[in-house]
This record gives sequence, structure tokens and C-alpha cells, in this order.
Amino acid sequence: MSKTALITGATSGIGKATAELFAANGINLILCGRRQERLDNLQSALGSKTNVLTLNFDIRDRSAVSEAIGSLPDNTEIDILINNAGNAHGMDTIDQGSLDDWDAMLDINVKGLLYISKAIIPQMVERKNGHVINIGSTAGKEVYPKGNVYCASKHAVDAINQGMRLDLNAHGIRVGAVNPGLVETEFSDVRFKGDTDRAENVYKGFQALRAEDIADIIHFVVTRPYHVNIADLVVMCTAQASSTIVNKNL
Ligand code: NDP
Ligand code: 8X3
Repeated sequence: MSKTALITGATSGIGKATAELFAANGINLILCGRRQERLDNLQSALGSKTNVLTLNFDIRDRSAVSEAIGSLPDNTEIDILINNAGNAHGMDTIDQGSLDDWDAMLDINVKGLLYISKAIIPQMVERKNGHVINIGSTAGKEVYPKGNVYCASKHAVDAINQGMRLDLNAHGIRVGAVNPGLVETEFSDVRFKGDTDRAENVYKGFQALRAEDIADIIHFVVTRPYHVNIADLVVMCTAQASSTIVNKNL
């Protein structure tokens, strides 16, 4: 029987590419985001390949999260949860950073991930079946200048990933993280608040990862046999060696 995956942040970048690849492989989809037009477009584009439901909610809003999950048909069984929604907001030294940006990153990347996990994991525990993939980052493995709070949010994802794996082990639920380095998506547009020149500059002069590269890895992770759990995976483009070392002469 086909599996069902719920993907947060499916309207763009890594989440969208994952939705497209999962659809091509017959995985049923529940796609989440806030941009309704993009959710509608995904439903039309992927609906002929697999079953697609869409949910529009802000992951920061815990009532909206539980209402959205509660609105799914009664017989919905989510086999795979891709905790992907997230962004960086701003890039400033710690003395210059904006409190609104800090709230956004911690509320979305950390608390939002927890809200959706809390809405779905108990059903997995009851069924003793499930697979959770947390999208972390190299920013969760090291800290770079002006990355302070974004890095903190992704270090939290790293800790939550480990904690989930420990706590869900007794229930046979697989938990793992995929931690990408630089991926060219709308990520930097969001980080730099629509300053497209600054955003494009992040990926200039080298071949960054594409959203499709990460989708491919996520699909690999979820298609391993049940006894294989990819617990923690870091992936960078060849030009990148760390958050601050990127070879632009390849
Ligand atoms: P994008 O900006 O392209 O996508 C972000 C997604 O998150 C969108 O679908 C957006 O949907 C959703 N999202 C953002 N805020 C909210 C919110 N408040 N409520 C619900 N959904 C929200 O970025 P990426 O695809 O690059 O990022 C996806 C994940 O990958 C993030 O967790 C990011 O931290 C991580 N990552 C990205 C890297 C990169 O270099 N790009 C590298 C390492 C990790 P909508 O706006 O419709 O709500
Ligand atoms: C995104 C990668 O290096 O911009 O998580 O923080 S980085």
C-alpha cells in the first residue's frame, strides 16, 4: 500500500522538490505552507500522480497547527513526517540583531517543528509505525559569524532529532536528520527580506546544491528497508568545506 507523507514548507525549495519527487514515486502527500496559490498549483500539478491534500497554516500558531491536522479525514495515517518548514531571518552580529527576526527563527524553526511533531507523532506511537525526517542544517553542526540565532535554532533541531530518536526507539519509529549546506532556494531571499542582489550573491561563483539534490537524498532515506535508519546526514556541495569556506575557483 502507498505510504502517506506530510511535508511542511512544501510551497518552495526543498519541500516542494521533495513533494514532486515523492509524487513521481506514488507517495501520497499532505502538503503544508501559507501561500494558498502555491498549494493549489501543487495540487493541480501533482494530483494526477498521487493523492494530494493541502493544509494552509502558520506553523508558529499552535492552535492552527492542531486544527489543520484535526481537519484531515478520520482514516488518515501519516507514515512519513518531513519537518522542513523554516528559514533564516536576517544576518547580523548579536548586538545588531532584530528581536523580531530572533522570534521568527525560534518560533518557526524550533517551536513550529515541535507543534507539528506533537500533532502527528502520538498517532505514530499508537500505530507503532512512522518515520520522521528533520531538516536541520550545517548551521546546526557549526556556528558562523552573524549566524548566531539561526545557528542556535538549527542546533536545537539537531538536539530535538537526537531526543526524538531516543524517545521513539521503544515504538519502532525511525527518526533521522538531513543537514544541508548551501542550497539555492528562496532561503536567502527570505533571509535578506527580498534584497535579491544580496540573496543571489550568496550562490555566485560556485555550484550550490539544488533543492532537487536534497529531495533525492530525502527520498533515499525514506525508501530504505525498515531495519535501516539514516540517523544524521550532512551534505554540502563540492565547493563547500564549511559554513565559511567555499571554493569559488573550481
Ligand atoms: P524556502 O524559503 O525555499 O522554503 C521555506 C518553506 O518554509 C516554504 O515552503 C515556506 O512556506 C515554509 N515556511 C516558512 N515559514 C513558515 C511558517 N511560519 N509557517 C509555515 N510554513 C512556513 O527555503 P528552503 O527550501 O531552503 O528551506 C527549507 C528548510 O531547509 C528550512 O528548514 C531551512 O532552514 C533548511 N535549510 C536550507 C538550506 C539552504 O541553504 N537553502 C540549507 C540547510 C537547511 P510558506 O511561505 O508558503 O509558508
Ligand atoms: C542554511 C545554510 O549556511 O546559509 O541552513 O546557514 S546556511
